[in-house]
Amino acid sequence: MAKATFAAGCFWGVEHRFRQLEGVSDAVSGYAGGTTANPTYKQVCSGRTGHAEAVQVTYDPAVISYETLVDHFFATHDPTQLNRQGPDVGTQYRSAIFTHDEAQLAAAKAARDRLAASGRFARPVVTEIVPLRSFFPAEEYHQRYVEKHGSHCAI
Ligand code: MHO
Repeated sequence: MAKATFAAGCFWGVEHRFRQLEGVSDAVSGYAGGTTANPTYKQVCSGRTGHAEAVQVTYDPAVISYETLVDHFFATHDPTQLNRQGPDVGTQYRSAIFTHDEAQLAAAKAARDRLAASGRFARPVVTEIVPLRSFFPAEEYHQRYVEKHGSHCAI
């Protein structure tokens, strides 16, 4: 099993969409890319911790490739929106890929460059691609939120 970490706006929907994929055994909503340890949702919402709402995916590389996960990531949000996603505004909703090793870093950057060159978007792709430093799982009530409550997310 391998791990991959993505931020694409409100993590409720991101987690839900990754769970649909064959080869993905788990998806955890959490916080990545910030400066404080063990942040709370409220702290992250303030925009002052630097974290993005992120989802850490556990997957079987024999069933689904990292490249396919990255394609799914780009296909299910708008990577041209800077520091927002739909109605959710703030750096905590930025588009980001937090990579776990050099191979992921290279694959994510290549996918972003291909997408940017494809002409699919009129505006620049602003997705941040950086090595993951730490991932903090979010509070329990954020996990499987869409399954429990239905979707309240923009996309
Ligand atoms: N606008 C959404 C964002 C929630 S998501 C966990 C809400 O507050 O319902 O950031």
